[in-house]
Amino acid sequence: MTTQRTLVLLKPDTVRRHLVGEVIGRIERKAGWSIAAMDLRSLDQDTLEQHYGEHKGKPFYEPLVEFMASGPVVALVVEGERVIEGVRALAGPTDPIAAAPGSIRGDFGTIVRENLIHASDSEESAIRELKIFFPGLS
Ligand code: YYY
Ligand code: MG
Repeated sequence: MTTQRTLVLLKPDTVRRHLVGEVIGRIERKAGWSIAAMDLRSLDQDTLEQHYGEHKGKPFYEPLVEFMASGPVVALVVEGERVIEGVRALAGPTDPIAAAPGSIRGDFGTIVRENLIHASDSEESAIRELKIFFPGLS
């Protein structure tokens, strides 16, 4: 068993399009995975800068941050067997048009920026991102 925790954000497009239940349902149905924490929140500039710091300076950074601050997100901690790799696989690749049907991005997205979901991409990212979004988590 490789039990892990990962940070998931359901982006403002998911909340606006009323797809929160649909996306959480897909995560919840994976055997043995659970939601360890969850809330609806608006992200401030400081949080977004910390979270997306690796992309600062790239052409898509400013519009990305603006989009992520355009409405509330649902932040979740998901826990379970190989959940870091697993949620990335459920989400599909960054570009929703390239993402296979059956994946969250592939089923619901068309625009790279509005690709519904963020999920930590490695153990190191998960630790870093969980500290930003859920600092009180034991
Ligand atoms: O980890 P992931 O979300 O799949 O992609 P990243 O390469 O980390 O980029 C973060 C975020 O930035 C992506 O989900 C959408 C947005 N973005 C963009 O708007 N345009 C790009 N060319 C690349 C990424
Ligand atoms: Mg990423």
